[in-house]
Amino acid sequence: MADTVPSIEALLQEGRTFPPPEEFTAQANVRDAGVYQKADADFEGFWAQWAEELHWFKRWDKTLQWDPPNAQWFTGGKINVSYNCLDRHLTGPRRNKAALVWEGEPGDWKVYTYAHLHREVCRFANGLKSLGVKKGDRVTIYMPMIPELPIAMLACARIGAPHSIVFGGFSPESLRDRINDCQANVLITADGGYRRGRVVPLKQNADEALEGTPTVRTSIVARRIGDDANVSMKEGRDVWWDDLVEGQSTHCDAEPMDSEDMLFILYTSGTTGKPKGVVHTTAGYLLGAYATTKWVFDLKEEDVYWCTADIGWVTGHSYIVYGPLANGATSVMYEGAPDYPDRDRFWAIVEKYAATIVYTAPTAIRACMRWGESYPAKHDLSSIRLLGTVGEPINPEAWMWYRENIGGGRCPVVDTWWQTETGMILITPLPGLTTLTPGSATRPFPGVQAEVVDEKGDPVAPGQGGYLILKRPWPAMLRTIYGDPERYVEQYWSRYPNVYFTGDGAKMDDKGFFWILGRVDDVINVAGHRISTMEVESALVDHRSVAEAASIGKSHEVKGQGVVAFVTLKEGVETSDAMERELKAHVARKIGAIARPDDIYFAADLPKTRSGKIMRRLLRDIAEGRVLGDTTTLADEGVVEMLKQQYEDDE
Ligand code: 7RM
Repeated sequence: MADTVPSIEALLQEGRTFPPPEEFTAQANVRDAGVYQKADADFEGFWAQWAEELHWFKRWDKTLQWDPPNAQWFTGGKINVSYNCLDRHLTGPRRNKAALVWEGEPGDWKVYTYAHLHREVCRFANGLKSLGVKKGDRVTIYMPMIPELPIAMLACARIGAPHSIVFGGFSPESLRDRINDCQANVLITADGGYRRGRVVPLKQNADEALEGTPTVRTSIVARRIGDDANVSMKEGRDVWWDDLVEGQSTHCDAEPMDSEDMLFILYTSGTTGKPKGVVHTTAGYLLGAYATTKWVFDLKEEDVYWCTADIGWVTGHSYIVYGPLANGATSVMYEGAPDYPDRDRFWAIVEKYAATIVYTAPTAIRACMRWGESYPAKHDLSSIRLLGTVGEPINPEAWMWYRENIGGGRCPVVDTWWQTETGMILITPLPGLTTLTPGSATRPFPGVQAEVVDEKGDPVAPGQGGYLILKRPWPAMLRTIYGDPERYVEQYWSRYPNVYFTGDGAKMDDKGFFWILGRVDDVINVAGHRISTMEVESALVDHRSVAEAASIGKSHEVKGQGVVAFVTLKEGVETSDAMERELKAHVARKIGAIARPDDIYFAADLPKTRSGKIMRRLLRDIAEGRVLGDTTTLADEGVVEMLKQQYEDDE
């Protein structure tokens, strides 16, 4: 475990540095180190210059209207995201260039050129219109990683209907809550998807969710599995994707949207049990995704770019779909798991398509590391020229392994820090400029101002831990929480005046490089995915045998963190292995498999303050086997000693 989560002291002593290879810098999209100063001196001008690279139906009047915490970017402008991702590329040589390269889990594949993708998006957009979907209507999408997913997104963007994508691994109940929160009229799903050779029953899940969603009139079902899926279509509600697009025109005008019109909602876990609907708007989000893709990944016309994320998370939104397509790039998407049919699947895909850029998560790298070098060694990975990581802190060992075994020791590795809320990468190397150090996300992107501060909001000295904050608005910043503007203010803008609170801890070293330490709130980061302790706890107490529950994140060698729960059963219920299994399954059923606890400990009592608050900090200490922190506010000190004893006995 010690080598998975190195202490920050050890990290800051990390001495290995990797300057950008000369040949890389010579060709890089950004070579001028002066960009940082220039952007800093006039950050609005910096972003306005980027905006010139997009297509506008009408140019903007004002770059930024900043009334903290409300930002409006490029007001007065008229723009469409789908137009920027498709139509713009149709007039030149990109017309017949591969836009999307799709690899299905069973090995089937499809390539969509820009022209072909444009036609399919138009047909589906017309299909949505025929169902009465209008500008501003929310559309929920619950799909596997198949081409119909980006097609649906781009069609929504085309007609101005904000999408809300729910990751296909979420439970029917999670889907239902997210549909109801944004009052969607339409759900787009599929008859299933493939995961490790099995069919994921998305349509059955959707049917279950739709039992409690009064606003949904229509559900569109893409065919992925066919007869084996055994789905039942509900008369008057369900329509097959193919039937909907049949006979639709391949022309559909892109709706000129106001810069600040909503582009999408994406739910993410926060401190409370209820997920937050993060709202992103049109121009700023597109610009942020576009600019960072171009500079951070050094994206060029000839690149074959592959981000391994699922589009159900923000990484897939920004860096599989919107960023790469706005750049006219070739973006690879893969439906399945890294270890199916074998542990070399990722590297087989790299070889098959000659991918030049690979962007993945530390958890995937650590899993590959465990499986051993022989799997990547089986494949020709010489096409790769740049590697990226995202989602959680990367330990230097994993960084080095990635660099050596995937990048052949020759490719820059960009460790990119950002959030669902930030929409775009904010702390990252620029691969032609930055001297890399394993484990550090290095510097804020030009124009971005980050700082590490103490409780009072004062900057801490280099090497000291503190809270990571952002001092200036950036174009792809979330604009609000859907339906809950107070929560937006409270969550992000209340700790310090006019400063964005990230919820992450960090340190800055004496070079000004940032080292992200992880969440400081009740959010657990499991394999790069956010789960709130409260969500897990509500799922547990929903079980008839549970009286009380507390959950925490515990370091995990591969996943970064795993969920661990402490549970008090109701009077008369016996603890047993069967009960432990049942409770784990219950959480997975209620939320989704990602939230399934690795371990559940039964306790007669939980450590609480005198005002009755569960002290998760002490539970974390117990689970990590650390010396217990301050226990003076505990109502009953005996509880902790007992738990600790019990925990050590169980281990
Ligand atoms: C893109 C994404 C956000 C949280 C964030 C951090 C953690 C993300 C890094 C990282 C260390 C990184 N969106 N995080 N990237 N920690 N180094 N490069 O992951 O909304 O799902 O999660 O993820 O804690 O606050 S997210």
